Amino acid sequence: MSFINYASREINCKIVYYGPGLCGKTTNLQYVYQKTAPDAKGKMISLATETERTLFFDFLPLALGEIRGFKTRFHLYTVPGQVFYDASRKLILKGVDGVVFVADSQEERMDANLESLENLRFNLQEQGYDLDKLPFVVQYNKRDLPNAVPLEELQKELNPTKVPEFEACATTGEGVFETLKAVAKLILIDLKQGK
Ligand SMILES: Nc1nc2c(ncn2[C@@H]2O[C@H](COP(=O)(O)OP(=O)(O)OP(=O)(O)O)[C@@H](O)[C@H]2O)c(=O)[nH]1
Ligand SMILES: [Mg+2]
Repeated sequence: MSFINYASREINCKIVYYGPGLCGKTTNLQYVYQKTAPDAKGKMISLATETERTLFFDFLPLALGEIRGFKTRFHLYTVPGQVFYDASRKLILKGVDGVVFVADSQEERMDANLESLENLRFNLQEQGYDLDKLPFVVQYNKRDLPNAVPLEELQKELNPTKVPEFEACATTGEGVFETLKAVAKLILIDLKQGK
């Protein structure tokens, strides 16, 4: 449900990064921000606790070129992953056009990944969205850590429907733009089909 403004010839799309606490959602946005040219980005806004946990959301507006004379802007949001911020997560999902699920590859975070994925599906459903019909990609983050679960296991548990998936290390930026480009592409395909 991208917002098309005919007067200013702009298309605005909202991408939400979802996932359990500390999986690396904010780090994804920080990397994108660092690597994007000044004229293509707005201010990154982060509402965080003193210990850098996302309190409400991070927000990063990006201008990614033109489509048939319309400027396309992608608004990247992260949700707070901590379980008790569910009301904020619901609010941030409103008007979403595409979702990135960021999984934490560490063995001890498997339950948290599964819980967060279920929470995503439920919160979307509550607002009339179906995760299986939305532009959706999965990122397996923290692949650099020694306790990372083998890729096949993550795929089986977290991506049974086989949406586009990417291995990443958000701190070094590996896989970060690949993930973003993939979800942006899916959104643009939907747009073309007039969804
Ligand atoms: N080793 C490693 N550390 C990472 C990676 N990505 C993020 N981190 C670290 O993990 C910690 C949490 O990252 P955040 O980006 O704040 O996590 P978040 O998902 O935004 O967490 P919440 O805001 O609480 O939901 C930070 O110390 C990051 O530096 C990664 O790929 N590898
Ligand atoms: Mg965060």
